[in-house]
Amino acid sequence: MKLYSAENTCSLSPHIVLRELGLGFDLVMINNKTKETATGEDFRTINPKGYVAALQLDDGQVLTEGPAIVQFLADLKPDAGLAPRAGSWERVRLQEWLNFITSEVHSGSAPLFNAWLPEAVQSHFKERLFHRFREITAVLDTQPYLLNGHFSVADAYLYTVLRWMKFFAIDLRDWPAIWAFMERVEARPSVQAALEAERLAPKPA
Ligand SMILES: N[C@@H](CCC(=O)N[C@@H](CS)C(=O)NCC(=O)O)C(=O)O
Repeated sequence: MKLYSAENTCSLSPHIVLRELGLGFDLVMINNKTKETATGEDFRTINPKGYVAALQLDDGQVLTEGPAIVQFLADLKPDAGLAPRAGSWERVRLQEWLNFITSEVHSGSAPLFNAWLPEAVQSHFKERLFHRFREITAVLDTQPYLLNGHFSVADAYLYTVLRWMKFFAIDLRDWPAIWAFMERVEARPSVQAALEAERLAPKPA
């Protein structure tokens, strides 16, 4: 398998999951501006959507969309417990989280990468995010991970998108349960290894 990834993006989430599962894979870093891979390939020939993450299987098929990729990977090794069994009620709860993270936190924070956004518009998006943080806090106040006591693919994804907050001058220490979650996830060997492989700074703030 090949994972196409770019620095400081959502592709860190499947990258962490691949390492959690101990699956063999090649990491192909791309320049998300030029869409060139490290070996000079045009990434758009792999994923015409032009965005990471993309997972190329050994038979050549390419899977895109982070929430689909991490579920596919988790199901390759169900005993690792990164996703509840497909078809179970708990699996639907996982999908509920993945959808929340992708639409509310990932897409909800994406506009803030545009530095030219007027202050009032930035505040609007930040307020929406803070509302989502309150919902996340309500859960993480009582349990260490989103689903229950176990780390799942949803935690890898949430950690990945919350790392971006430092770019928007949002200090996660203002949400102690979220901050503790970030430290808990970041301490995992899989996360440390993924950060090192992508040459990313280790601290979320
Ligand atoms: N719907 C996609 C969105 C992926 C996405 O937003 N990728 C960003 C990085 S986090 C990207 O590569 N953007 C570059 C571009 O759109 O050109 C998913 O959930 O996987």
